[in-house]
Amino acid sequence: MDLDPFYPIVDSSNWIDRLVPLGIKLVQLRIKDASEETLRREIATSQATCRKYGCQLIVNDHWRLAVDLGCDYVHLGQEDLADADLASIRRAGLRLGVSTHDGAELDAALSVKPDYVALGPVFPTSSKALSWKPQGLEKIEGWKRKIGDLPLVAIGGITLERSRDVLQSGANSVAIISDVTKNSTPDQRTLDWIAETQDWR
Ligand code: TZP
Ligand code: MG
Repeated sequence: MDLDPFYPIVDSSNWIDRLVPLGIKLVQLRIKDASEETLRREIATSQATCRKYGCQLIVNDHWRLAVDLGCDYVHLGQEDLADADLASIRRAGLRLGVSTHDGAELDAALSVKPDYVALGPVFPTSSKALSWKPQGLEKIEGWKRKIGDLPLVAIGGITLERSRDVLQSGANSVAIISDVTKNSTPDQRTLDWIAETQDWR
């Protein structure tokens, strides 16, 4: 299955309940600090909403809960890969996206046969502390040449205004946090994103 070109990342089921009914077809739930009980509730609520609206939910980090709750897609960073039981993730039928920031990380990601790789940060971002310099659009082109048909997600500092350049450079999907959730009108911004990425859908 192809990834939708618009890939918002949010930190609560409230955001999912608010934005998914607007027409989003791909969303990541990325909750960094919460109790197991809260996480379980947040994932289950998000899953119910996404099922109702035909949106692909991708759960960041919490692969055990994702397996347990019958989710079908997880996203893991490089540091998560070492601890994750990839065999049980695969046995449960989950697909897997992996973050990468340089060539060594791309090789490590490819070795686990992911369903997509994410490359970032494309531009400066204040949503995550990272030691990598912005990769720029040229890196997207090179990365896409290297991975061929495997879907490439671009992330980091991407705005609606920059989305066309990013997609034209070879990214299959654009992942964003602040451009929607920190926008003064997140609902309208979401609708604008859906319209702006329509040519890639
Ligand atoms: N990984 C690389 S950059 C980033 C993550 C999670 C943050 C992206 O957020 P924003 O606000 O779209 O720059
Ligand atoms: Mg992680």
